[in-house]
Amino acid sequence: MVEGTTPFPRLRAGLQKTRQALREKAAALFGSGPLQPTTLEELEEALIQADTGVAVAAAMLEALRHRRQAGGLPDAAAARSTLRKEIATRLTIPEGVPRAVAKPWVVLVLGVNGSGKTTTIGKLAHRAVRSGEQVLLAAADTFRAAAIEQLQAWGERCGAEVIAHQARADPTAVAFDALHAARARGTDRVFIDTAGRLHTKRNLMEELRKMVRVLGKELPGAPHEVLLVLDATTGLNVLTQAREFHLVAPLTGLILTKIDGTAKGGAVLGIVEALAVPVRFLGVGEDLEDLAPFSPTAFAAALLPD
Ligand SMILES: Nc1nc2c(ncn2[C@@H]2O[C@H](COP(=O)(O)OP(=O)(O)OP(=O)(O)O)[C@@H](O)[C@H]2O)c(=O)[nH]1
Ligand SMILES: [Mg+2]
Repeated sequence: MVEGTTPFPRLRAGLQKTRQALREKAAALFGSGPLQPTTLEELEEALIQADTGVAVAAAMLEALRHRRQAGGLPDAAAARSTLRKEIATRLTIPEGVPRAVAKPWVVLVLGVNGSGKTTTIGKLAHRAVRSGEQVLLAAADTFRAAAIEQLQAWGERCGAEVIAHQARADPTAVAFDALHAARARGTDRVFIDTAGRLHTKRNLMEELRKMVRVLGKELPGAPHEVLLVLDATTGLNVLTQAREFHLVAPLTGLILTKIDGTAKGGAVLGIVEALAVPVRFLGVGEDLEDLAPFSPTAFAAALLPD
């Protein structure tokens, strides 16, 4: 890949608002002239407004100033290139020992109300089906009216079967049944949709803890992934909820949705810094295809193209 370009048009389109805001606030950074000291000051402010968090913005700027003092930042293009590397490094979380492949592979999807869980499951299921996997969706949001029908509609759109009980049924029982069905049918992947819950609701958080425990007893290693879906338009305010979810169900990955609707895309940096959990995907729209796999270098290139 040529540095500074991105082969991911969807990611690039999704980050349009954030990129635009950076361009407006730190215009000189996007030019081609020699670097002025004021350019870096503008940049620091622009990063803070993009919701990276003050500490992350300051740390990145320190790296740039260091480089400038060493004569390594002659012009704006060099500053962009250095910043891209800085961003990509900060977003790269070392992966632990990879988990053994399991069948079914169970993915639990969590988040507060309306963050985009069900839509994201539709998109993830679509990707999995398209790559030839057999997929089952578990309608474990038995709480919100019409949540089951919403998941069933996504199942139909992407060609995945849905295991559902009645409204108000025990969510853990639904997840448990889905696991059984998946094992009986040789299903590759199970996505469990859960009800939106505020991290402050103790009983609902306990319900999650129970679900994780029961899944692990039934199929050692399950859930193989616990994905937290965060609404990017909330910016860094999602940190408190993310930490609480992480305590109850240790997260393996993050998905930031609605990145297309916000200029606060810089929050990705602050969130990864605070949680040390990798971002797996970005939601960049409401359609089946509007999910961009996350790559630190592609993200940096989409934010700061040449
Ligand atoms: N623009 C945009 N909208 C999104 C994205 N992801 C989800 N949405 C919209 O956000 C709204 C809520 O999505 P849902 O998938 O129902 O959210 P949820 O977390 O399942 O909601 P609850 O189950 O009620 O907690 C819907 O209108 C989606 O179309 C995204 O990446 N971009
Ligand atoms: Mg939902």
